[in-house]
Amino acid sequence: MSADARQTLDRELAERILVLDGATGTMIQRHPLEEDDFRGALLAEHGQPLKGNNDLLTLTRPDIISGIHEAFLAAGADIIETNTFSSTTVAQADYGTEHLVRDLNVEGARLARAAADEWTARTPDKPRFVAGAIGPTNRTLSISPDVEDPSKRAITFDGLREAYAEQVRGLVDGGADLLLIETIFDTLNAKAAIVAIEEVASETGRRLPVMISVTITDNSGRTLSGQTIEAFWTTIAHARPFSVGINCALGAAQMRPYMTDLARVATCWTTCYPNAGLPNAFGEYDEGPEETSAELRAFAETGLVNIMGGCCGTTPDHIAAIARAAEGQPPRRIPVPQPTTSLAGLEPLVITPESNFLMIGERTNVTGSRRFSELILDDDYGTALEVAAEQVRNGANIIDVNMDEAMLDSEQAMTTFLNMVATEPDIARVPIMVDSSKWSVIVAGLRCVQGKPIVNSISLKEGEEDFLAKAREARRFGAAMVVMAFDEEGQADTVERKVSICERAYHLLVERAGVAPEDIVFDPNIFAVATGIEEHNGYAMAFIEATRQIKERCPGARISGGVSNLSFSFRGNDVVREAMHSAFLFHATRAGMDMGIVNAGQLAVYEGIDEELLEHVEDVLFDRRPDATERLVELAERVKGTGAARVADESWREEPVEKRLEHALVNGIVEYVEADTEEARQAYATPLEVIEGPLMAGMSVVGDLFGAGKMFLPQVVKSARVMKRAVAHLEPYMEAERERARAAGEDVEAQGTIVMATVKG
Ligand code: THG
Repeated sequence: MSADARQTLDRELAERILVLDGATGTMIQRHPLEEDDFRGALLAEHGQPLKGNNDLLTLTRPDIISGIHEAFLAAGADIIETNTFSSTTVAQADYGTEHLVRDLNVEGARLARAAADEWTARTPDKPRFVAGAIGPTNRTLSISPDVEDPSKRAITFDGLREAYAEQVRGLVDGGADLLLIETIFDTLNAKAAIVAIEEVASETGRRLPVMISVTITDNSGRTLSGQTIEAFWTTIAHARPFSVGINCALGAAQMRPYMTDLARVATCWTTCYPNAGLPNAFGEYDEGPEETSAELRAFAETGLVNIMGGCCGTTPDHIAAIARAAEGQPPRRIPVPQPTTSLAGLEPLVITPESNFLMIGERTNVTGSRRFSELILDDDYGTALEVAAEQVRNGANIIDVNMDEAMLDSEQAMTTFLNMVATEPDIARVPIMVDSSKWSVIVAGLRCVQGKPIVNSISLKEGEEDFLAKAREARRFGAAMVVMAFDEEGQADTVERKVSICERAYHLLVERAGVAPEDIVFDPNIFAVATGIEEHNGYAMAFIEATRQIKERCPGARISGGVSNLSFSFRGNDVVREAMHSAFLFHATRAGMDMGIVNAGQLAVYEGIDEELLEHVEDVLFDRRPDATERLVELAERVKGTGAARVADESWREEPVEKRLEHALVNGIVEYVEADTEEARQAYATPLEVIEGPLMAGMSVVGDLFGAGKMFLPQVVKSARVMKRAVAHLEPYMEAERERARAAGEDVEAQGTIVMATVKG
């Protein structure tokens, strides 16, 4: 059935724009429903209020749900969505109705199936399809529920994956044609759904086409958890979705720039189902069918969409108008996939053959940095994050994270650190390289990363089956992977072995594990030179020559290496080490090395290396004379010292206290906030004036930047953390102030009570 559905859909989509249905919630609100409608006989005795749990109506008022399907099909929808947006144990837990999840999904799919089949029979030239709706749930894997503890999460990746798997089984069994992961506000949640769908597919042998739809929250052009649309696409592309698109939060007009970006990069069909404009002051959607459909018509005319419909506030009238707008429009053509390596943090990182060398920050490694190691062992993750931030500030395009240390619970340390990184937009903006020699630690890392990371590393050390199993698991998470030139015989140290191992690994990965060549990063082993052991003299050259040959024989694959390994003989002498690294990279990049694990910010400019030092270094790298090592060791004694020290820009500390507080709020810096707040408290008449004055002024700058799309949510969360710290500092003084007023007989309770409510969830 579904293989047929896929073929039919692909054929239809090559010809015309298809129409998706509109909002279920808005339609349900048209019926004056009471608590009893939600309960039915099924839940008459249920101990919690159930009104508002719309998915329950599938079981308790199926007439209403079927009526909605009917109305949208009559309006011209080609694809209708099941009423299962919140039919997971995670979302149903709020109502104590987790036990109904299977029925909700099976029945939800059956109701839609019956309605669609009836219309297909009536209009055989216009077949109708059912998409099983999979919502984001009410928990998020990338944001902490507790501003005081950024490493905390309300749910685990596996917990969410299991909940999704249960939902997917029900939707498949109930007869859905497609699965639609929608209203994605956190791509890590979506990844859990993708992994779950893949699991159910291999378990049942039934593989449904997957539609994926993200929500761009506001003018920042980002998801709620901070990703840009292109980073989002890069992160989910491994699912080889049937379609990708944008829904909810915005009206069609506000979606245009993001649909434009998505349509350009997405190598599958695109969807767009906006809200009926932005909500008015009462939270109602009042954009009419003509307006919404006119915007969507313009999307169609400019080749942005293949499937369009409506989200919150859209009615059968909207869908009918959208169907008319779609009629006769040429469908968007899918762009030809480009052979680029694409990675993502909150932002995309695209590597083309023309790209410059990419730096992978090495310092967030407990075996590669004494400072980082001490901080992690001391449980000082906050300061350890600073090491990562510094690498990124110093130009790292990716950061390598390694927690392999005997004294650590490495899985836990990887999880805690990466969860914290996820809440620091200045770090999380770059992709993560998850580095461990233990596979379980790598998997723990993959469960925490929102974007598209790189696994570091896999190899043929334990044989082909182990290698392929790990590669397949990395692929399921959508990760690229570093492959070390290492096989059953050991590490490769000659050009021939490096090249032959990589070539063998390449064919296995591409032909047997379905890995895209562009997702393979070979590491042909950078070993230390100038060690005094003669066999080591050719190591630098062997890496460079192997790089050249691997690039030729393994098209699409990239080359990386741990650059600081090269200079282990000169530990403590950064001048010599930096010169060795820069000279090595100068030659290795010309041979095709794409990226390297380096101490970002500590690479000398090749042209700037002292002439004598460069000559001695290159004598070593190219094994140009028998006494090369001896001569470099000798010279090293004379040029001892440390590389250029770099200090962070602290000039803002010179500004007046108001400006300092603003800077701290905007940049989310907690370091000085207590001291600055105290200084302000002493300068102002009352602590309340500090809040209402400089602190609110700072938050208003944050608000303006957010509104203008120049800040996005994770940054604002950091601002909130700073604000909270400042207010906490003032609280005891405000309490004292109230005490004083009370003692003086002033009426301190006369300020009234404010009741503030937010929408649940
Ligand atoms: N290939 C791949 N991954 C790797 C390596 C590789 N990961 C780890 C390592 N090798 C690359 N990372 C580092 C990190 C730091 C150093 C070397 C390699 C280093 N650190 C200083 C030292 O030991 O002298 C630490 C000094 C300090 O404590 O500040 O040199 O090859 N795929």
